[in-house]
Amino acid sequence: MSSSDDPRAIAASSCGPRDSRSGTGDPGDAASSSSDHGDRAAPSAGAVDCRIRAVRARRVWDSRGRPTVEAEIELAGGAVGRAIVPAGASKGSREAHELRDGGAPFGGLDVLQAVAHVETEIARAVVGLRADDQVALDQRLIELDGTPTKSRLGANATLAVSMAAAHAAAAARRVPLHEYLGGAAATLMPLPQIQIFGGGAHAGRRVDIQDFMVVCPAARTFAEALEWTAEVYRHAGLVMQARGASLGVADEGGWWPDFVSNEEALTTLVEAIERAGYAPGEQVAIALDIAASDFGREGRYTLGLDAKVLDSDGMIELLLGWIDAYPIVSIEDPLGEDDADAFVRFTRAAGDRLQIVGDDFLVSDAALVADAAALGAGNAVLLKPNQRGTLSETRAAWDAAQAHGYAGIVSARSGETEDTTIVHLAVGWGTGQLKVGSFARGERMAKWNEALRIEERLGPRATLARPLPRRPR
Ligand code: 2PG
Ligand code: MG
Repeated sequence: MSSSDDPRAIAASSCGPRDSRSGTGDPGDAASSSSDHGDRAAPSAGAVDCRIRAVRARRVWDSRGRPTVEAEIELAGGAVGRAIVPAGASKGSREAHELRDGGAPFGGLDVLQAVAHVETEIARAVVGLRADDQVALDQRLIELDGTPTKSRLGANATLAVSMAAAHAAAAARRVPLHEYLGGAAATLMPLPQIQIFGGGAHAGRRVDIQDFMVVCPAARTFAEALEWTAEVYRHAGLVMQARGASLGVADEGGWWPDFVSNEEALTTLVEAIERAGYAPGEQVAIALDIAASDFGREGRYTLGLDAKVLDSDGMIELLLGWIDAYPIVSIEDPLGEDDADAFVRFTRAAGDRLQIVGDDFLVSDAALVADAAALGAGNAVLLKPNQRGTLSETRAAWDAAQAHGYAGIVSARSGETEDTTIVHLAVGWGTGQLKVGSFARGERMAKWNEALRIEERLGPRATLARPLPRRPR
């Protein structure tokens, strides 16, 4: 008899509500959360068996029309969780391995092997495990893969299962994922970083800098931050249209950048903030993702649009000049992932008045966060679950960040879907910040809209995080 057939195991693994004070107990809670993507209804009230009964996977398509992995987990008690893995375009070299099939179809990007791994090897290994013991489940996935980067099974295969299990456990407890992860006390809404102009690898390298974003440090609620951003986004579009430079949108929904220099994107962004009626820096400030690894190696940075090649100190000087001239409160990957010394110098020069975020530099890795903290490189980490391949490892990076006084920003990838897991991570883990791309395209709006539902559900308990340092006036 396998353990999954043993009735004693069923009694021992019942997974009723963790906290009877949390949630309303209304089945609508589960139905309105992304834990209940499935066609199947959430189980009826009472203790629910949280052991994994079945694992399915399929190839679905992302926002760039590329294949990606969806996994679905069914628990013995009947609850179902489903999750889809995103994909990056500008990636850190130390990210976990995304398994692609190669060959001719879809430019080599098919994921049928990863899907097959979920349905065979991974399914055999996790059926019978408890979906609500995330750490044990993720450890099983890590050991099963057996490589340092998940190159055998694919981090896209392991993450789909890791996230689907969390959704299934939340559905079994009849609470939304954010509450399953953080309990009733998780009421901090993240301050959103929202892209207005795309660039870099997401816009045919039309400008070198990747993300020109806004944050709304003076907004009182998440809903208000979205309202302000909507106006800035709209006015940025009008400015571009008036200049005859309206050429559609880039991969994450930001306006396609038609500028004569990288800096012109900054002046245009300030113009859009002002035209929208907000005080730049006070109400609406600027956040950048330089994604410097995409145009810099070994301390040589080639800014194609500006026809400049800078060394590390030249790059630092350029950024310090921008920080003085524009209301910038956060800069991600200001220097290349291989340029840690320059990262340290930049942090010394600007870290007391600016959030300095490691993305390609830290790849959501707890050990790299600890190393960076020891060096004094950066003061924040981007958290992208598919950079690691399990939720537990991503969470470990956030734990490391908190232990070292770093901020954390849960982030989407440039290739996304309707999956809203990251929004629940940001609220459930209380990271205080969320980056999803722009204010257009369904795969982005699905996440902003999910955050609105969460804020509404939290009601007066919700508070909007304001973790960014205020710039001295
Ligand atoms: C980033 C992300 C999102 P990608 O660099 O932060 O903007 O891009 O998913 O392509 O790595
Ligand atoms: Mg980045």
